[in-house]
Amino acid sequence: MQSTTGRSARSRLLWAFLALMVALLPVASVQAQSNGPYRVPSIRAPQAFEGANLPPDAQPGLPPGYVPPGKLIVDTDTGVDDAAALAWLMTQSEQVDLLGVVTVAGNTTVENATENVATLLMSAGWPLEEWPVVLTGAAKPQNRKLSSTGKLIHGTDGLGYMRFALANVFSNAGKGKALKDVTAFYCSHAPSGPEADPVTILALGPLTNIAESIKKCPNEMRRYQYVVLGGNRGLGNQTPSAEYNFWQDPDSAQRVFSAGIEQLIIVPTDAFGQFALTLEDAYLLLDPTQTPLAQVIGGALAYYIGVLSLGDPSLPVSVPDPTAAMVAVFPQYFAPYDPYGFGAISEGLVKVNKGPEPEYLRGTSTIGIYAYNEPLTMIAKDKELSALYDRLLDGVTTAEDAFAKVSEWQAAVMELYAQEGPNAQVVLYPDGAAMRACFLGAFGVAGYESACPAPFVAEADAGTSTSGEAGDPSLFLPILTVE
Ligand SMILES: [Ca+2]
Repeated sequence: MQSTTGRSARSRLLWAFLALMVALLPVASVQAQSNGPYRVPSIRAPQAFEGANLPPDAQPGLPPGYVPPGKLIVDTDTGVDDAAALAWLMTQSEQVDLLGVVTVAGNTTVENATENVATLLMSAGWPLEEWPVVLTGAAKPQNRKLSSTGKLIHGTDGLGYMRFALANVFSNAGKGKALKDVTAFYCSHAPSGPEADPVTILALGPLTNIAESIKKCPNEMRRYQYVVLGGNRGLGNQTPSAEYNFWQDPDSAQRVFSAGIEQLIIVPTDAFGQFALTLEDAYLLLDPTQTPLAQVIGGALAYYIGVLSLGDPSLPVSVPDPTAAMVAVFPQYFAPYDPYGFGAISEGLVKVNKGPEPEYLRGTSTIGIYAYNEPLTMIAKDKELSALYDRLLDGVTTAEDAFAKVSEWQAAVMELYAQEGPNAQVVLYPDGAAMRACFLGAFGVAGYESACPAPFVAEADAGTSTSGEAGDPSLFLPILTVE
């Protein structure tokens, strides 16, 4: 296993880096105030979901038709929270078969995003022959320049300065391995038909690559199941009314939601705001006894959380991307589906405002929940709705007569819903506390070891392997031998 000198050298390196980072915090904090720390909203526990009236193909707790991965492709603008999501997924190898990691510009440049993926795979000690396919995708959003506003919270390397700090630590084994033809990759990896194993695309960044591929092979792209991090019902996190991924490339987001995809789960700000970590949590991952992968993630998170919490060690800060990863793999555990629409996942209609003007409304999304009758005004114009209400209610003078019209109104609403049905299953209230425990537990933090659910696929191997803890020291990279 790990050598003592290697471990202490590594730990010195990481702690030196952390000290440097903390020293820089006051400067960063002042700049961070323009965005402000993203505070965690109050957490609503999921309602009980066991009950009758489940759609025929739904298993209790699972969104109808969704099969947890299995085969997974991650599309990522690998910033700090993307890296945390990827690293968590790498610890779930019993459950997840990582087919590919496709990068996209967003939190950082696409070149940084790809190098950050390689850094994670190397720090986990995955030998090259076991790497998923890594592809470098779109360098900028459709129709817009890449915004630089991710630099402060993700660092100029996109990894909270961890990749820069470790530049001379990792070998260059993974350099230059990334492929380029993202569209061909997506078009050729879709399940061949309903009988084939499902393949899930977990989209953690702007939807540029996916929208481009939909243009090229719409039928194939409709055969994937998707979990998309983006959008907002409540507050945005880039502007008061827009979430970052949709804001960065609203044209691509709107294309994806109007592509006729049947199986699409969306994890908006309202949901990912429930999963939060503190600077103290990041320090637990940075502990010298943790794996190299955990320490890289801990260092990156310490920077990210440090900036957003203004250095407050116990202030919880929302870390978006792992929420989508954990919902994708264990929705029945973290975000159980409720057929009555009051649970953690509900049928919804998602529309994205492409703009371009006014710029402050760029990328705003409207997410209507069918169980709450919200899509009604998203589907029908006021002219049509006013005519309906006039027809039903003109001449009515008593509450009793008006009440008698409600079923007629409901029938009219159902006709409108037949014109435009759900295009997403919306995660509303995931269990943030359970996700935090599973996140820390996946990296072996003491006290949380058993906090992740058992794999959904029952026939998985009984062995419990956590990335970076494999027994063969030859799999480890030079991080362990630096002096
Ligand atoms: Ca992301």
